[in-house]
Amino acid sequence: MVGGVFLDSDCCSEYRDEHVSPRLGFVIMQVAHFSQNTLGRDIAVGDIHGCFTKLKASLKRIRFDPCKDRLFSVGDLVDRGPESHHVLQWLDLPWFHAICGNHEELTWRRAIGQPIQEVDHRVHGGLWLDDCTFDEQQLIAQRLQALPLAMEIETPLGLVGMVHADFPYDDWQHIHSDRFDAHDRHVCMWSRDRYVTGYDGMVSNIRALVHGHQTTHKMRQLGNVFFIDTGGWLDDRHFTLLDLKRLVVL
Ligand SMILES: [Mn+2]
Repeated sequence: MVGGVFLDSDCCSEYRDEHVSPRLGFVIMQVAHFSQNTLGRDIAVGDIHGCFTKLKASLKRIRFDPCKDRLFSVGDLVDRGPESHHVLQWLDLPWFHAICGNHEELTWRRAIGQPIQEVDHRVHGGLWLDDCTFDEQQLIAQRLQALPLAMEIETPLGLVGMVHADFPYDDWQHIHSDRFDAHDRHVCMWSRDRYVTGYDGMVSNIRALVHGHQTTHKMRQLGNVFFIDTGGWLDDRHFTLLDLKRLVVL
């Protein structure tokens, strides 16, 4: 259960407006857009990997206020950690917003009987799915499949973008183009190229771009691209919480 103060948040406003794109034969949102939060803070967190209790402790440390603040996840909510099955409760929280990571794709694909051939979900922390009933698996698949590929959040100093792993262009506007194709989406969820090559060119038309996926000891910045997965899902590491207005770690 995700209990306590975090569920008592009916006073939150919903800012979401949707950009809807056709994808894979059905309508799904590619980019979720969020207006400025005029009440409180907007905070990004790296890969959670089923460690929701530990995340709650991190939020408590920064005095996260669910009535005013919003939390944005770079994806990889599930697999590896002990509480992946809490994912639907978290996705129902009005102050919590997430994009699709590669572990969401691994999960929903296997849940609908179309597993990704190249990567065995079970050996990448996905055994928890087998403990869910068929109906639960279908619901999880539905919700994870519907997660947007990207989010963009308005801040007083400009737009901040979030994509799970990587971004294949030097201009953010490409994500709104009709030519942004299946290969581009694959790069967004799976690639490590920018991090591994250390490429520090700026991504234009966005103030900052935030990724997870690549686990680092400390948050790393390349140009205006921030890698914030500091392995909070590992026993001896911590979650990095990035203030999106100031672009500083809390
Ligand atoms: Mn990942």
